Amino acid sequence: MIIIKNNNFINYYNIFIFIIFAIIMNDTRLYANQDSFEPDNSPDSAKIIYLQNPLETKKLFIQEHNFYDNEDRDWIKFFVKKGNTYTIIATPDQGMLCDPMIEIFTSKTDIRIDSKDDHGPGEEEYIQWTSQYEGLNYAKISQCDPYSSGCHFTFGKKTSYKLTFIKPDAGVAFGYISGYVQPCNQYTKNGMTTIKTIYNNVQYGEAITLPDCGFLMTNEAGNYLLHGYAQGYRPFQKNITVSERRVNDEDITLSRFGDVNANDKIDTVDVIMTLEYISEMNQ
Ligand SMILES: [Ca+2]
Ligand SMILES: [Ca+2]
Ligand SMILES: [Ca+2]
Repeated sequence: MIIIKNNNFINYYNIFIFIIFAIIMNDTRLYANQDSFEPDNSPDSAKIIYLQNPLETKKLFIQEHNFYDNEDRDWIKFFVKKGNTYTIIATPDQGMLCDPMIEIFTSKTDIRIDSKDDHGPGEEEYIQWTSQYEGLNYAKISQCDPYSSGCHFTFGKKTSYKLTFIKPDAGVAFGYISGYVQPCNQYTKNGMTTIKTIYNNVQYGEAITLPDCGFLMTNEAGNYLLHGYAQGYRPFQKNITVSERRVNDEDITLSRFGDVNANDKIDTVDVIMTLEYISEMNQ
């Protein structure tokens, strides 16, 4: 009898261990990898979202995010023109655990323009507003409003969602700026060059270089000063016109400080040219 009891104990023990293991494995599966825009839990680390043309088959600028842990908030930044209407849509992927809340902020980020959490888990959330501001604005997307009933704050798997930024009433009334930064090296590629469009001291667009030194951004139509910045190089500036519905090709050529003959080297030739220039100035 004792032997039988011990066998039963062993069986129950094995079943107990199996259940614990299954619970742990199940919990582990609830965790998800962080999305490719992380870290973005604060305005300082917000990533740019570009305008998506809803009529365009290539959905280049729709972003894929998730709420991978309970500290996860997804901040994005974008550029607006006063009087234009914009929409941000957060669309949960398959699964019922994603319940986005969208909040819109001015460039100061402590001034909230509007917020929306009208729909429940698994349902699309969108916010539409007519901008009273020019230039940079922010949005924070978080897992439902914790003060609203029905908000079951969860994280990990099945919390992924797509984020889309559009101009609903103006269709495709914006343009694209595309080009390459030269020279292409470790100091200029892969995010090391920042490209901005500015008008009347207000910034209306921004991009960074890709690994091949190319860049692509959307921008409201109009006239701008195109800037290119990379550490160790002179700031690049050029007047450009961005046309609606078109890709505006604009390459950016950077020259090093002291690189007088613009061959991306600072050598004796540059020193000689500088001395010649000074000599001419003093004649
Ligand atoms: Ca996230
Ligand atoms: Ca985040
Ligand atoms: Ca919601």
